[in-house]
Amino acid sequence: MTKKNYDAKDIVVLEGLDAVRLRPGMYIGTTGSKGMHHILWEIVDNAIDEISNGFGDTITITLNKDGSATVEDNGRGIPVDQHPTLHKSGVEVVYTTLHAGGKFNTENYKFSGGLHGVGASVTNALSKFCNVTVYKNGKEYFIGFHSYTDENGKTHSGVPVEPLKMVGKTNKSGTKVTFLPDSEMFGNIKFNFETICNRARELAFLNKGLKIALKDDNTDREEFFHYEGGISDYAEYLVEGKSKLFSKPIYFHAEDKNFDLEVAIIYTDSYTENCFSFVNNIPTVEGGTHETGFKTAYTKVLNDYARSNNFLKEKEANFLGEDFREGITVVLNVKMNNVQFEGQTKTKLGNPEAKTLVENLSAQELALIFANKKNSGVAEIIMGKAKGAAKVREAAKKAKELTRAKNSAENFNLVGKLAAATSRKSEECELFIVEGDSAGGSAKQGRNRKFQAILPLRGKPLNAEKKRIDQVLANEEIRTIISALNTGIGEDIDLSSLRYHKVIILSDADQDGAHIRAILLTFFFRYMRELINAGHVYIGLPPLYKVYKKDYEEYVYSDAELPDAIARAGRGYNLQRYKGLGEMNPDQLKDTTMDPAKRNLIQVTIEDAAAAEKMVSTLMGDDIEARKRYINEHANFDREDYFMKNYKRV
Ligand code: 0RA
Repeated sequence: MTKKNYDAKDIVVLEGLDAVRLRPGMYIGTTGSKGMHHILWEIVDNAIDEISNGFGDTITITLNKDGSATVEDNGRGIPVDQHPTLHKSGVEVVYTTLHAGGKFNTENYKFSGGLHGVGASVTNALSKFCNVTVYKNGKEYFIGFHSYTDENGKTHSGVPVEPLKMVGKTNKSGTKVTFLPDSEMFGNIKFNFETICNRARELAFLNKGLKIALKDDNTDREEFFHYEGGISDYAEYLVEGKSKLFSKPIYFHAEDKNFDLEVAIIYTDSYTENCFSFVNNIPTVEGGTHETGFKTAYTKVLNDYARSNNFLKEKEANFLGEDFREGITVVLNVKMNNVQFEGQTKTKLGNPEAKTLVENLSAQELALIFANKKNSGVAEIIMGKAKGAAKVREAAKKAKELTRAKNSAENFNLVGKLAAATSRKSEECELFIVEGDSAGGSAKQGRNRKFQAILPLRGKPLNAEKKRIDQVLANEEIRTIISALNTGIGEDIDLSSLRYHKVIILSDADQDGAHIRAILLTFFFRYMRELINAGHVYIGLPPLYKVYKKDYEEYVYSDAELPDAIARAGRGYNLQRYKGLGEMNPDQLKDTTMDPAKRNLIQVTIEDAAAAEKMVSTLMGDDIEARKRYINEHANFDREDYFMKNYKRV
């Protein structure tokens, strides 16, 4: 299948480079941090393609002191021979021509990763410099590219400084690329070691055997990722700290012509369902046809098993798919050609053939697995879990109906604490969920009643991570939130009936406040994730200090900003520290935290679903040791680190 002798003429040339700088969004989405990391992943993806096709096994990523990054692999090395019609080396073609690369020639690579598949030339176009070394045929070759602005003010990007030249001998094989993202495109954004670690780890899980070494020369931090167990190891990693119901993940790998499927399944004693699916190494956060195909097969095979092994009596109805997925963590890894992405964030697989293929391959493999007597213990555990889930399902259905019955008397009582907004235009309306009755009272007085609603929370709401849906729905605070938002929850959520387009969590700037915020975010994450994904959830940042003197006052929102504020105030200043929202009078609360013209909001986003899942389950779950370890190793929910780093301030 993979043709081994590949040279420069095989590279398909489609289009010039110029477009990239003019419309970077088309190629890398944004010129923010995400886009800057994207141009790193374009290079890494190329190296992974080479390795997945059997050439080499190791990628080394180094963050250099000058802000550049180096990616080295030990594959065959990019072709160095002359392209027959372009009269340039293969390397130069790859780095200067959009859509150039062996990967567009399906004969050379079976599948290839990369979000847009635009390749290394995009990285080159958006870099100040890009130096490529190829080790091949016992020789070392070098070519450098740079971007510069000429005397007429025109910018030229990714221009070779000299043609490729042989610079020495070597016994190595592979490709090494060092590039400096152009600050004209990305400002002064820096590579984030933790972001890179998370993605590198994911890539190592998704590509069994692949070795990725990371090094940050600024801090001397190093990491190494290598998983012989691939996605089975991934599933284990994702449930770390939770109680597993059986020890080894269920795993299968199946292929059809030009289609590759791998699935790992594990269960914990939790009640949530987690499916992490990937296509060509790209997380399909919104799911799609491959997930649907898998779920259909899983439900069918397990219902068949339940029937033929007497877990369902003759007159009992089949289990629902969700019954079999209570407490499940699935990693679904598909490699295929001609992928079509759809959905709001283009992370939903659309290819109809993927449903059929995944469904058929999964049904076949799962039937074999469950027919094997060695697995009857695992099957029994899954059947037990499904039985429990089906029983609670009926109870939960009743509770759910209640939360959707807008006009019922019971519901009217629930929203009694809510000071609703008068405007009927949901797009302009905001719901503040406020910690404590006293702050709630100030907020009610300080609000603009036309578009701002206040819901005070008394005490701590219930931690949704530790409870089953029927218990979550029995909690009054939570039911009040659901009723006020008016969308329903879980799979039935309907954002078109959302009553408040901004949902703003307002809690004190202390540990308790952080805990309440974490509990609320956990609830939204588990039961109303679409609300977060669609950008409706915000954190309100109350000020930590007021620096003031006669005729001068300034509110300060983080410790980091305090010294500058004190300097601005000058000698003879006073400092007030706010311990809680309740210490502010209605006017102050309005001015600092509620007035859209002056307040600071942080929009909650989920950039990395697996990392978010791990954070929520570890921080909010049962395993105290795991939680302590996580908090030591990572940031916590406190605004100074977690929110500032991972959430966008708006
Ligand atoms: C096509 C053919 C050959 C190598 C590559 C692509 C290649 C590309 C990249 C990008 C990063 N690292 C890479 N390593 C290899 C090999 C052609 C031959 O057999 O000589």
